[in-house]
Amino acid sequence: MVTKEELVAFEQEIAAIYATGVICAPVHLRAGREEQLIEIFKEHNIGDDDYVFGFWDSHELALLKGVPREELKNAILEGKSISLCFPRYRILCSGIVGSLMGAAAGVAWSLKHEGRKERVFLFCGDMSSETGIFHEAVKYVYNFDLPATFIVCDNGVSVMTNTRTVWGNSDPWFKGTKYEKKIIYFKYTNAYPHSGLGKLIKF
Ligand SMILES: Cc1ncc(C[n+]2csc(CCOP(=O)(O)OP(=O)(O)O)c2C)c(N)n1
Repeated sequence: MVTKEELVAFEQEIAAIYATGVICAPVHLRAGREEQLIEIFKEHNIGDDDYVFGFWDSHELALLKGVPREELKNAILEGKSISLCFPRYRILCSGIVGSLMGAAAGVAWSLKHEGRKERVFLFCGDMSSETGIFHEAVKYVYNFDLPATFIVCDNGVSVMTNTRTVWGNSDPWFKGTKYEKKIIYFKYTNAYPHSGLGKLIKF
């Protein structure tokens, strides 16, 4: 299992490279949720056979899913940071808000109906979890008891907008509902800006 220190060091290395302007594409760095992510991977025993879906901020997920450090770094250098896809390691990510919840539910449906033991884990942000497609996917997965879990990493904001202010509620919509059975939720503070390094990088 990758350690917290290794996750932190990886993001620091990418940050330093990004600052030089050689990565001609967006990069979303994250720090402050390493322990929670490691704990979730350990507790749920997320392994090679399981499917992980993520979004624009998935460097840590790729490392935890077993993508070799250098392979991941090369993909980021090629500009693929926001849409990292390594089918061989069963991790698929997209830079589009709300784009993968339906796919995750579909894979889970297929796994169940083929009698397979693999599971689906989708990691997203707090604003993503307020979208209609997230609600629909969770409802479907819950109603048909499909092998999918949605992990909501709540950093309080959507880019720079306060998610709770937008929705007029201090809690996520699913708090206290039956759907929590299919959702893992935790809060963290991201030590990096939403995207990039908070300063203009010319490339
Ligand atoms: C369809 C679409 N609309 C807008 C964006 C721009 N965008 C990228 S990330 C993001 C905020 C998402 O917030 P949240 O789900 O809380 O993610 P996090 O803060 O963890 O990155 C937005 C609006 C996008 N990528 N896709």
